[in-house]
Amino acid sequence: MKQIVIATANAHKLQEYQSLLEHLKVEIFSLRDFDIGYIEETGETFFDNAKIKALAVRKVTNSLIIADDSGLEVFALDNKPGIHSRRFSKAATDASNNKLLLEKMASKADRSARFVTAVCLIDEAGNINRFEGELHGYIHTACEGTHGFGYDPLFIPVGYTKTLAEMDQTEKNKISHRGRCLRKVLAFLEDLD
Ligand code: ITT
Repeated sequence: MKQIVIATANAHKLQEYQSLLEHLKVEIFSLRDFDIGYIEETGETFFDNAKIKALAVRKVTNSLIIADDSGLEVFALDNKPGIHSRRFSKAATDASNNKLLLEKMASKADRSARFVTAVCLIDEAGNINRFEGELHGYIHTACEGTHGFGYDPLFIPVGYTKTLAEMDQTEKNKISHRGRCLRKVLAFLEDLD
C-alpha cells in the first residue's frame, strides 16, 4: 500500500486530509509519526513554506510527502495575516486571532478576503510538484459556528450567508481552498497509479 506523509502536526488539518484522501488506498502518516522537531517556516510565500516543510520530511523518509501552507489574506489589511496567520495575535490561539482580526476590521469598509492553500508534493523519486487553491469571501462582523478551525467562524464564502464554521466538513471540503487544492493533488496521485 502506498504511504503518504502529511507534513502537519495540526490534528484538524490531518482529519481534513484523511477525509479527502479516504477513497485512495493509502496509508497516511503525519509529523506525529516522525521525530523531526520544530520546522521553522522562514519562506516569504505559502509555497516556500510548504516546500520547507516537505524537504524537512524528505530528510527522514522517501515516502510520498504532502506539505501545505495555508492562510488568510485580508485585502483591507494589505493581505495580512497571510503567511503569519497562525501567529497573528500574541497568544496565537484561534480565539485570540479571531478577536484581533475583528478589532482590525472594525473601521474597514472593504471586508473581502481569501483563504489560500499551497501544496508541495515530493514523490518517492524526489520530484517537487506545486499545487494551489483559493477561496474568496468576506470577514463577518462576529464569530458564528462551531465547526472547523482557525478563522472559519469569521469567514463567509462568496455566494453564502453563513460562515465556514457553520458548515460541516463535507460542505467545507467542497468549496475550501484546501479542498480545491487537494482535488488537484488527488488527480495527480490518481494519474500516478
Ligand atoms: P501546520 O503548519 O502544522 O500544518 P498550521 O496550523 O500552521 O499547521 P497552516 O500553516 O496551514 O496550518 O495555516 C496557518 C493558519 O491559517 C492556521 O493556524 C489557521 O489560523 C489559518 N487557516 C488555514 N487554513 C484554514 C482553514 O481552512 N480555516 C480556517 N483557518 C485556516
